[in-house]
Amino acid sequence: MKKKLSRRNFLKKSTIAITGTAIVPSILSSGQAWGAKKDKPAMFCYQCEQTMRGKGCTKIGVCGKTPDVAALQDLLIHTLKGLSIAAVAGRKVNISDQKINRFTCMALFSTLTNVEFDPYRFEDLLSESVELRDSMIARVKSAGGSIDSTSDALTLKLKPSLEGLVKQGGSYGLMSEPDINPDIRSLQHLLLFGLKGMGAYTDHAAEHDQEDEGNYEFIHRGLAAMTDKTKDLKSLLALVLECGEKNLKAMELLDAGNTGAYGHPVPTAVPLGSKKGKAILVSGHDLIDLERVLEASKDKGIVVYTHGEMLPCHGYPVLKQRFPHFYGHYGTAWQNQKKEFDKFPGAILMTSNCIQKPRKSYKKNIFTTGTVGWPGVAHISKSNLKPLIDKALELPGYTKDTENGKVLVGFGHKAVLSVADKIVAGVKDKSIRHFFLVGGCDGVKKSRNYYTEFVEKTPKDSIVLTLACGKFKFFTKQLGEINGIPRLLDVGQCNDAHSAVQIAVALTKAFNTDVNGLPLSFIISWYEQKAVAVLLSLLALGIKDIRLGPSLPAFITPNVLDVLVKNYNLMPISTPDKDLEAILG
Ligand code: SF4
Ligand code: SF3
Repeated sequence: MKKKLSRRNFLKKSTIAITGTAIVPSILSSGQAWGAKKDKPAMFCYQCEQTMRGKGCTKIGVCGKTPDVAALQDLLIHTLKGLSIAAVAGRKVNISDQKINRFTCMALFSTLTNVEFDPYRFEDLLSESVELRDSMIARVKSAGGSIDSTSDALTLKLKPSLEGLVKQGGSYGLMSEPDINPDIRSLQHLLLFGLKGMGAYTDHAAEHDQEDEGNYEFIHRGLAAMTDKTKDLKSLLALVLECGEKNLKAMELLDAGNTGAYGHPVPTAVPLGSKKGKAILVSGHDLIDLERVLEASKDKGIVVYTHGEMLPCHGYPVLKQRFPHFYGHYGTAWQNQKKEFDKFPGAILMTSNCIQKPRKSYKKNIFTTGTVGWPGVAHISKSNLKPLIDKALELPGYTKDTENGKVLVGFGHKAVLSVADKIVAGVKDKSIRHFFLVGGCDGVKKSRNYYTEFVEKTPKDSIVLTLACGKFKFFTKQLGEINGIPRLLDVGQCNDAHSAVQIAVALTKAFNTDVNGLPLSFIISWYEQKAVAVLLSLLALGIKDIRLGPSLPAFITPNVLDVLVKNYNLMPISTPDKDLEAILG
């Protein structure tokens, strides 16, 4: 397909791209998808924990995703399956293309919950996906290979307009094959959402040039498998577990990228107050973007703060040493961003999930970069942050210093394992009775208070390891210390789940047992698809008795759940008291 100059590509030629209501009001203001028919739901999505009524979003996403964007995402996933079939065939004739590998992950990432809401962005991604697919098909043929698939994903031609693409996407929704066995569909979707999470981690790692051909091969094989009608429950379950295993490698690569560039995190007290001066707030998960902001804002009287999942970045020694204006942390988890961003007196950059519909009050102060986007919000290039800096200089910033206490971060695997002897001695002399990993996503539901209460109720002779944005339910709690080790250890972002695995593996060696023999329990909160990938990784490691909440995924059928319960004793959270009693006996 000939590359057309879409609105976003056109705007990419300038520093900032703004798309949205001003350009095509009908897409964004109407709640009704172009492709929707009267008797048919406008969309269907159930990939995240906050899905409508625990079943599926059918009119508009609880997250704000419109039916049009949902249809474009469904179409993109379908074209990625076609691209993947071609990539699988390419590998059989020794062709693996880095551009295709990276594109597949970036495109998967863009369909994650709370990442890309801009329909024009999907128009660009769709064109590129089909172009890459067709170029790979041609290369396979000229290398003497063949493609053994009759899937429509391999031959589909894109409609020429955004409106046409939305209509076209209506045929490729998650429920577009009504006659499929529900358990097969459940496993296909578990695999798809796991691959989305893995794609996101792989995309973050690739920014550091940390890549693994085996992982790319798996992502393509996994996506291609969803078009293969001969795949039965057993083979799909094997792919689901392989996704967890391969995701461990993806997280390891990301850890190597982050620690290679910025050093291993060290325990660091992070101020929650403010410093007089112009201000920039960086949210999301991308450390390289944070470094770019710090570089572009230095010596300009600007103070840089982290928000949400960027909090653990304060533990990276290289960032702290190089940038004295990298000061403190502002705010909590993604679901509170509207009221928090509303009060921030400077410019804001979203580097990845989780963006929420911005209020008018700060819409002109917020920028997106990379895979994340919102219609009408300025999307800036990673290599030119001038609009962000100019906005920070234009806005008032903080007029005085304020104190608001500090929190401790920086307990990655190196820092925790540097006190391994104390930990082992503590377990042996019974001053440490148990470890809890209370990690995962935060979210809106009141039932997530379980995690706050759980941490508050953990006994004084236990240690709580935490990671990801779920920690904001309890990150300022003063739990005290055991033998000089803080009882609450912040391991990092959701992207740092590898660190938690490393800690668990080191403990198994120290105690000469397997992970299920350790005094360690996993209390997981999930929301989006990175968390699905991490959960699959924990299962792939053979970890049993994981407690998952606040609700179980809508895409898991009772039969699939039964398999997970029988093999891993995966269970829903109940109440903190009951769960603590069951764990501690
Ligand atoms: Fe609904 Fe979640 Fe899908 Fe958004 S991502 S449409 S909230 S299920
Ligand atoms: Fe959070 Fe979105 Fe999952 Fe990174 S920022 S953990 S939800």
